[in-house]
Amino acid sequence: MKTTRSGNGEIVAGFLAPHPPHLVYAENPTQNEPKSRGGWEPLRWAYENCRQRIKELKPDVILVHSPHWQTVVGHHVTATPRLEGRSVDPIFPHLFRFDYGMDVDVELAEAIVDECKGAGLEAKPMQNPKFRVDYGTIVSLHMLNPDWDIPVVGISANNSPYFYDDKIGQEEMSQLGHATAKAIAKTGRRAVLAASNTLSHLHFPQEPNPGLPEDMSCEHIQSQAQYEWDVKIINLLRAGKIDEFFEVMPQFCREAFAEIKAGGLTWMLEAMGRPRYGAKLHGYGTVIGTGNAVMEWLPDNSPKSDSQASGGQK
Ligand code: 2X7
Ligand code: FE2
Repeated sequence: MKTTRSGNGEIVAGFLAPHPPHLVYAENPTQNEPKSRGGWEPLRWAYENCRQRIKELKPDVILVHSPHWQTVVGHHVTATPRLEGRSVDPIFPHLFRFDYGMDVDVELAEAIVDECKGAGLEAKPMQNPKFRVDYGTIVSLHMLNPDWDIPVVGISANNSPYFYDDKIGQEEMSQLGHATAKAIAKTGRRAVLAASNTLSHLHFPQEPNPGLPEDMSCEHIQSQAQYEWDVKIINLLRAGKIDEFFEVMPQFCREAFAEIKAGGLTWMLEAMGRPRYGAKLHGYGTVIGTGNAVMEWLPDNSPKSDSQASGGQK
């Protein structure tokens, strides 16, 4: 698949795209070895809407920032033309053993690395064709585009800064977002961004029904406090109250163990210029007790479908 430059570079949409492997397991794609009876439909239906939107937008590339590709020194970016192999979830290997194949937009990846370095960030192109892609990257990409017919760029979660200080870590993710936006503009790509993150992230220590992981009678939020945090965060994002969101984010991360701490959502929102328009919530659901929202940010300059043109954004 050839990577393309289809015009003036722009971010045409952003998605909060959670990656519990359960979602792919429940879809039963040919690439995943374990098979299921379904499950977690509300989240999977939410992803169906996103797929539809992505088809309409015809992007050149999908970029994903995953907390399960952890790099201690610097921000790494996939930069080899084709990545293929088998990815196994280390915690849920009985749910996710996935044979992936993805084309990478190397020119854009290298431009991101250059922009990062220009901004004083440590960054590296990941050029090993045998590199094992993490399940976070794969689940978000598969749920957004199961046809795998759009090139991708994967960005690691450089976790070292926030081992020491939350603030510095998120500031780095902001810079990473700005560098990404500049690279998209310079390379002329129509880009979709995906922040691969769960919201509240405390999960059950054991599967409630090990004989049937997709037993939906066992699925619920791990605690009421987590649920209330998720609702608060989702409502701030739906209302476009971005400054308030960033103000409460550290407390949310501490109290609900939120996975956005890894930086994906900060990266995406900063790349999109801290959007003050409301995000669209496609769906919320729990997976093994964690809170997951599928949300969409559509900049004003993106073509809108009829429902959105008539005010469906919230
Ligand atoms: O990685 C995950 C996650 N973020 C949430 C729920 C369950 C499993 O894996
Ligand atoms: Fe995760």
